[in-house]
Amino acid sequence: MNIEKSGFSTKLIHAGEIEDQFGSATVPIYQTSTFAFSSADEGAKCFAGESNGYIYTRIGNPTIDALERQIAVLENGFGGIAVGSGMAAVNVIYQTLLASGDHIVSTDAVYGPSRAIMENHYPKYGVESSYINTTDASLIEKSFKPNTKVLFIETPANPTMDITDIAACAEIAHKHGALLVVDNTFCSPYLQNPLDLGADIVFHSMTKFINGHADIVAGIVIAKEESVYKKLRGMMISMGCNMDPHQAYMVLRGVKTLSIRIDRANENAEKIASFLESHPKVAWIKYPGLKSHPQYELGKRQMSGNGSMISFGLKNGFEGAKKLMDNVHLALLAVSLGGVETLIQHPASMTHSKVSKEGKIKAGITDDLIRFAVGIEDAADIIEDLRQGLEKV
Ligand code: LCS
Repeated sequence: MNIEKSGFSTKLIHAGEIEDQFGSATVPIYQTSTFAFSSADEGAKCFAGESNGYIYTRIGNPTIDALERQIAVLENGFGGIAVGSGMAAVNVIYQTLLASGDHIVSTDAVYGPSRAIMENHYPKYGVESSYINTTDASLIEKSFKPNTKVLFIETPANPTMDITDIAACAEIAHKHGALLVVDNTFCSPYLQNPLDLGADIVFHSMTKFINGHADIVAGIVIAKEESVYKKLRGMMISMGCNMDPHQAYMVLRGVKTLSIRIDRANENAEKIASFLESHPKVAWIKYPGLKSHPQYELGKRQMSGNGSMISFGLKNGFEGAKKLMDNVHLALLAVSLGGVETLIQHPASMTHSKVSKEGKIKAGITDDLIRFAVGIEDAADIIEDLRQGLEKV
């Protein structure tokens, strides 16, 4: 059967399959660092790229390959490069696409460390950056300079839930000879496919929805074109930030249930968002499924579901946020997202604490912002947990 033409859930179960001599139903863990060549000639051919044989796990490994093929199929890309974490994916992209004298334009509310490393460490390599509100296409256009090589967006953004128009960004980037990179972590390939909307590279922290069980840290970069893929892979091999075969096996196991996990989490999130929206102690809420979201229409156009991430603030601000976080019991007070369990956290003092004060204010990462990552428990129990927590506020 042609797996690329099959439905999304069929791809989840079968796109990562490999054939082995035993007919294994799941991909075995090839827990080996190196592979023996059948002859000296064969070894030389592997290194020359004239044979597909495996050489060394930092370069390639059957278990990791299976995962890379699977996620590349889900994102309709040429190929995937699996790495040890989402931040390794970010750095493989920065290192591959940017050189001294180059400039990058990026969403101001990206995941804190994606921005902090660019602003705090890349200037020493001569790389300039502009962090802007990418929901405003005219601002993107104005921020481009002759040396802008990359437009790097995250949509929906962590933690403001701002939605950026991927197709419009692709048009602007390409007009200026730059590449568009999209962090698709908040949606996963199930809800949004940036490469189909014109992006050149899409990446994920697979720590989140793709693995989905809060037991693995992992990342992946997927390129649309072979030439870009080859450059990214070469950089990953040189940086040595490859994934481990056991880690790949765990993600292959987790991803099989991606669509049913996300359907359930989204269903819960919609109920929780309407509970919060009508709660008298809630000052504001940002959730793509609510008509009050400033980019509601755009979200409906480019995402096939509303996701399970909610940001909100209480009328008594930071004090209220702290009280709520200290008084919920079912939701874990923990960073991360996209797992089966519900999590609550405070971005200004936690995930985005390394972003400068002015950067946070400009990006809308206010002190009152509470980020709620909805899991797949019973919606009634999550709502009851919030209700009793809000009573203490
Ligand atoms: N991109 C996004 C949108 C993320 O949310 C994260 C991690 C990363 C990249 C980096 O991935 P990692 O290296 O952690 O696999 N986000 C986290 C968060 O919001 N809380 O804890 C980690």
